[in-house]
Amino acid sequence: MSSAKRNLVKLFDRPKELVVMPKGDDNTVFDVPKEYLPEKYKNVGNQIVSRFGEEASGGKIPVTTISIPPLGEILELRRDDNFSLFIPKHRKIAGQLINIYLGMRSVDDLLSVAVYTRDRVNPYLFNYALSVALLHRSDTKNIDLPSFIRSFPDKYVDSKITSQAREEANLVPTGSRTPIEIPKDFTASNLEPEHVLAYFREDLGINLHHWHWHLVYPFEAALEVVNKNRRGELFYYMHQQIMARYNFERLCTGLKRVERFIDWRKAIPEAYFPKLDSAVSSRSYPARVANQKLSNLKRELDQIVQDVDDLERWRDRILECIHSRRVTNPDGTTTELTEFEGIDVLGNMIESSILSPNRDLYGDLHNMGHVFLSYIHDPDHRHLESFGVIGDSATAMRDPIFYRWHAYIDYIFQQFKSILPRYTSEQLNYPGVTVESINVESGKARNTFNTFWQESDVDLSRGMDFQPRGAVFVRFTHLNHQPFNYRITVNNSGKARQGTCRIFMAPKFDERGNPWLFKDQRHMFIELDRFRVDLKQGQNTIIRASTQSSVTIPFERTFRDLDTNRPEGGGNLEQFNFCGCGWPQHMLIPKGNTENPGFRCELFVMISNYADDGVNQDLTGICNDADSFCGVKDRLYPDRRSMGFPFDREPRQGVDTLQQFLTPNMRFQDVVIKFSGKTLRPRQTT
Ligand code: CUO
Repeated sequence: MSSAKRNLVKLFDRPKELVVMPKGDDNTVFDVPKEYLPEKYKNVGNQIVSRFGEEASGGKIPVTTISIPPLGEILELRRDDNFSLFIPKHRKIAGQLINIYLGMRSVDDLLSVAVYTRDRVNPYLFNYALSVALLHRSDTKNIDLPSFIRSFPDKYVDSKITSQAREEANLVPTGSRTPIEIPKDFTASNLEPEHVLAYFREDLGINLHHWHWHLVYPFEAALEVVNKNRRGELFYYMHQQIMARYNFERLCTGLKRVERFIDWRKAIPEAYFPKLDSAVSSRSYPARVANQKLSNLKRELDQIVQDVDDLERWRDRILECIHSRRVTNPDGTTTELTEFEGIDVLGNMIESSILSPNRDLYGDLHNMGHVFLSYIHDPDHRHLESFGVIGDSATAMRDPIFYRWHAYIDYIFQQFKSILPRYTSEQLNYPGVTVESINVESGKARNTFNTFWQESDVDLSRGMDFQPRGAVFVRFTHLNHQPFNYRITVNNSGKARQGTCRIFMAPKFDERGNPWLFKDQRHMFIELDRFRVDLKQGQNTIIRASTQSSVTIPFERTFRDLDTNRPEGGGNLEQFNFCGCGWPQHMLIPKGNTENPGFRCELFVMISNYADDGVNQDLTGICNDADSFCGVKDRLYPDRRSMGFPFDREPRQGVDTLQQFLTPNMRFQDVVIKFSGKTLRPRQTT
């Protein structure tokens, strides 16, 4: 990576400190042209520049002076405001800033305009827009972004941690510092029944994945940035899987599935108190107390004047469109929602992205749902409060209402799926291929997944703008599982050929302890892996490690710090970024329970015909670590089937159970998830 590119990444360091201050571990200093300094520092410009210049033990980074495009509305979001991708005005100015960065002719010009804007625009907006631009410019695609938690730990950890970290940094020299512990249960007590799910909702890795997913799939920016292959369908599928996983975890802990938020006039009983402070605004994220109701929004500052009625009108129009299977275009013509592409159109319409076929008619349902919920405490801005955690994709998954809202969004998508033709046995089968056995190998007991708590340490000093410098570790406790292998035997009575192995898992019983009807259980299947297999004639044994999952990225990559965890080699570097997107490996397997023999599940394996699945494209050197949820950068989604196949549609006539659904190329195995309740001692990611 060229030094200009490496230097761009340093702009993400300590976002509240001026750009002229030393950056990076090596204390480099940007040689900022005096005319770039913010107005209030211009008259002391010489002193500032020479003072920090002297501290530049790592050398100076030259910054060329160029003529900067007008920033206009972008500056209307104050530096100490919070920034939300869901608020239309914020998305609009983010789109403008992204376009400025994308429009720069060279990396040097980009560095120059980035240096100029860094201390002028809102820090969250700056980080988001520059990240999107770096991901999408052809000359910066090989730049690795630091994990977002490194720049903004305030969005992930209890606000108390920052003051403890400051104290530690002041008193204890680097090397002797001990990690600061984030207690496992800091947002509520067990008096709140929903609190048992905090380990999932507040998991750092899950929230980082969600932030990164929306960074990779922005819904507003230049068309070439937004218009990715099947992005609307992936919006549906990735969030459907989040819901399936959350419901799975709920059943493990004895709670019932999430109730979709269907009546938008009704009080919401589940409260949430996030205990996060925004480092930028120095304000707390507002709490959502119990039994609040949505109100019409009238927030002039954010340019949001919207009624709950509008949400309802959009919903009705979308449902009408689904049931008529026709979209009305802006010119009044209609287009059919087709069997395979219809879901992609709906994803863009419901989310909504700029690819929505008709935003005037179908509105902005999902995004504005986030906004209505995030302003529930101050709908007309009389208390001058900002939005709650659900208004920000970095923090939204912490709040129980996120899941009730997304359960509703998923319900709309499922309305469409339920009117599609059912898969026939012929479409599901792969004649001559029979799955004969499935085993999970992990520890002593067979077909048992073992889960436990794990402590891990992450250095968050890059987001903490105080002296003295040096690593400041925080220690957090998260779910983890013992690594395992699948051992699958498959008989192929025909010639050598290829298949796609699809592995899913669902709870065996519903919340009442009854066996499932297939039509309900199909929503509960979580994808664990999907990969191509070469089948020779006769008996085949497939062995696959849990760490190879097409859903997850390794722990180190979730929390990556670019100076220490940079992958080797040029080809890999280019794609490292996309790899920041992916479900965290430590959350691959749900928690299970401590009972004997454990939480009972069904592990499902299907070998489908690769001739019907495969996408012919070159993936050499490309990071496709987590392609199930994140796709592959600059390539087609690597599976031609509808996402979620074979569980994405209602079953054929006469199928009431999973057993009846099976064709010979499918099988399921009873398995259990056994949670030990023990806590494993730390591992460290520097
Ligand atoms: Cu990811 Cu609602 O889309 O949060």
